[in-house]
Amino acid sequence: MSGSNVETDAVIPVTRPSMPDFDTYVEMIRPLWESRHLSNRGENVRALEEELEQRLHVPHVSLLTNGHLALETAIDVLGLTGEVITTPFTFASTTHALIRKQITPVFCDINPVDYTIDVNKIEALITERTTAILPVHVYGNVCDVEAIEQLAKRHGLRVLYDAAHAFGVRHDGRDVSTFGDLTMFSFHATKVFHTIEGGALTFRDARYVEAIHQAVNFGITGPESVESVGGNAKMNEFQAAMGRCNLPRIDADIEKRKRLVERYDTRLGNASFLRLNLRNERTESNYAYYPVLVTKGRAARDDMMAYLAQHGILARKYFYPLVTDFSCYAFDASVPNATYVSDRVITLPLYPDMTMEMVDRICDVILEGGNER
Ligand code: T4K
Repeated sequence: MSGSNVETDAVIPVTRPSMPDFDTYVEMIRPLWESRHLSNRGENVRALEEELEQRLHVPHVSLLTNGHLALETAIDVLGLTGEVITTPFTFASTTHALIRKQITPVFCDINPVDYTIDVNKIEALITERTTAILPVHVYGNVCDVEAIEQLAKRHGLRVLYDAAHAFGVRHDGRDVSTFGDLTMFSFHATKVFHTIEGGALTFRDARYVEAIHQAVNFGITGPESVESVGGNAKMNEFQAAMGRCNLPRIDADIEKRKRLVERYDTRLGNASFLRLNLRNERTESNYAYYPVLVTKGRAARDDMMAYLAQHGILARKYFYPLVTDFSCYAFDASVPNATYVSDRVITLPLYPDMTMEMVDRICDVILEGGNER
C-alpha cells in the first residue's frame, strides 16, 4: 500500500486551538499590569459578555471559569432535583454535573440520524420526580428544540441545553443560545471559540442574572453581605482577554472549517464503509467536529483508529465509551442507537489551521486502507 506514513509526515492531532496574533493578546492584557484587576468581574469579563450578547443575539450571557462549572451552576440556579432526562452520548461532564449535584440521570436514547436525544423516547421516561431535560447539541447538531419545548411545557419541566459543541450555530435563523431556560457553552481550548478554559450560560430571562452572579462568587452581594451559598466559578481577566481577541476571528475560523469539511465530504462521500455526519438544512453549522461511522462495527472501527495512528493521524472516539458504560457508573440503560453510534464513531482531525493537503492526506490513508477493514 502506498500513502503517507508516520516516519515521513508530521502527526496530525484531532484538534489544535486557534490562536490570535501574539501582539494583539499582549496589548489586550497590558492594562492588567496597571489596574491589577485580575478577576472578580473585571473589565474584560464585562466587555466580553456584551460582545457575546451581540454576537449570539441573546439578551444575557454570563461568563464562567469553564463549561463544566457552568453546567453545575445552571443546575443550582434552576433548582433542579430528583431526576433529569439526558443523553448517554456525550462528554463525561454532562452526566458528572448531574451526579455531583445529587440528581439521578435518566438516560434517553439518541436518534440515529443526527445523534441528538430522541424526542420520541423522552415522554416515556418522565416520572413525578423528573424536573428537567438536559439535551446535548452534539457535534453542533441541533436537537429537536421545538419538540423539546412542547414536551417541557406540557410536563412543567425545565430545559438546560449542553451546547458545548454549538458556539455560533443557528437553527431556522435563531441562535442556539436562545433555546431552553439556560444554555451552557464550553470555551475550552479545543472548542470553536475559546478563552483557554472557559464557559458561559446564555438565557432570555433577566432574573437569572443575579442568581448566576451569586452562584459563581460565593453568594456575595456586597462588602458585608452574603445572601446565598454560592461557589467560585468566575472567569478571570486573562481568559476573557483571550476571548476578546478570538471573537473577531470567529467567522473566518468557521469559514475555514467549512471548507475543510466540504473537502472531507467530497473525498469520503462515496466510501461504502463509512457513514458521514448528516447536516440539517435548517441548521447553520459551526463545523466543530468531523465524525464518521465505520459501519461494519466496533472491531473495524478500532482497527481503523490504529491504522490512522500508524500514519500519524490522531483521530479520537468522541464519544466512546458511552457515559452509561463508564467504570464509575455502569448504569443499566437500554440505549441501542447510542451504543451503535458509539461503537462505530471516529472523529477525524479538524481545526482552522489545517490545510487542504492535510485533509487530502487523511482521506488518502482512509480510502487506501478502509476497504480492507
Ligand atoms: N459538555 C460537552 C458535550 C463537552 O464536550 C464538554 C467538553 C463539556 C461539556 C465540558 O466543558 P469544559 O468544562 O471542558 O469547558 C476535550 C476537552 O478537554 C473538553 O473540553 C471537551 N468537551 C472534549 C470533547 O474534548 P479530551 O480529554 O479529549 O482533551 P485532550 O487533552 O485529550 O485534547 C484533545 C486534543 O486537543 C489533543 O489532540 C491535544 C489538543 N489540545 C488540547 C489542549 C487542552 C491542544 O492542542 N492544546 C490544548 O491546550 O477533552
